[in-house]
Amino acid sequence: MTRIDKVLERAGLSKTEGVIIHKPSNIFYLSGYTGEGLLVFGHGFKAIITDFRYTEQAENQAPGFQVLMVGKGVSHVMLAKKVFDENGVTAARFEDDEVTVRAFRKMEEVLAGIPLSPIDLVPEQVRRIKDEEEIAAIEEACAISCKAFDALLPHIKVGVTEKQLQIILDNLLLEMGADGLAFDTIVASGENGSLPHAIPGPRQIQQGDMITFDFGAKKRGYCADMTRTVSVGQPKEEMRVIYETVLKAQEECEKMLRPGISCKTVDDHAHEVIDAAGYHGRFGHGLGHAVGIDIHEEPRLSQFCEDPLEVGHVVTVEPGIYVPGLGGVRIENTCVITENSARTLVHAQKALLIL
Ligand SMILES: [Mn+2]
Repeated sequence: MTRIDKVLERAGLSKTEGVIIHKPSNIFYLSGYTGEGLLVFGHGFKAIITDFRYTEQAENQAPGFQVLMVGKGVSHVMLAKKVFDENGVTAARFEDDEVTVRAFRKMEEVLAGIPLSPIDLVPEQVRRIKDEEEIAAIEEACAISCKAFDALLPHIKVGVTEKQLQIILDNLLLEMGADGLAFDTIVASGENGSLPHAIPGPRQIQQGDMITFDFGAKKRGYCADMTRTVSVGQPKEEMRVIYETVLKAQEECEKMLRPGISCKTVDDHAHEVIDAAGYHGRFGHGLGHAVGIDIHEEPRLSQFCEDPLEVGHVVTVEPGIYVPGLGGVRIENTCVITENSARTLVHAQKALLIL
């Protein structure tokens, strides 16, 4: 069954219904095409609508898809209407989480006579379960990330700035085979570690600092996500306690991963471990999230998600403790859910590394 077939089935689309996809990650998932444009499909047809810059690319990346090119006075949506008319489509679904109000009004006008209704995140639902090829890409992205991190370690020294470490790590990721970065690398040193999404800045590394690195390679369209916190010299006693608490939460939650367990149950456990150590309120984000083409996908390991984990989900486990004025620790692995448990795709050392 193709991915498009899965969407058609899950959305319960009839023979006379079509779908218009705007979201680049969904277009890539469903067709392999990475350029700009629209994807339209239904039972028995699938077409990419793009412009001159991308037609050749679309033909190469998405064999089997009709490729249509916009031109003077002929817009993307006008071509979508043409495809729909040729295939007897009388109603269409669209991504109501992606299309702007302005674009929606225009679509309604051009598709006159073809009513629009939401696809209700069905492509994202299908994307939750990663196939072997997708897991292999994420695994490779994680392996590249670990290799880059190993190569970064000798550069972590007193006096070097967070920004310099970011530049070195980003370069290493590309040198080790990344196609790009999954997201902007986070380097948070010393007291900056209390900011979960710190922006690397001019702060110089000092003796006794803990430094959190949160980063990931992108490979064949798929993201890696990993975080490690290291210490430059012996850390303050409280930071050592914080580290051991986060490590305990991370390891116990990773061991809980298996098909059927609810996302909330795993998240709850991380909060229990951290609260019990006296850090109630200092772990203010969810435990993790799914990873794939996008760095943040569903399901989330959070108090708001009671969905059960399923075989083929790829999720992060990333507890942290953040104490303003002191610092922070976060440890994160990306894991794939297997038949009976889960397997981490990140193999970098989790025990405290003192450089
Ligand atoms: Mn993450």
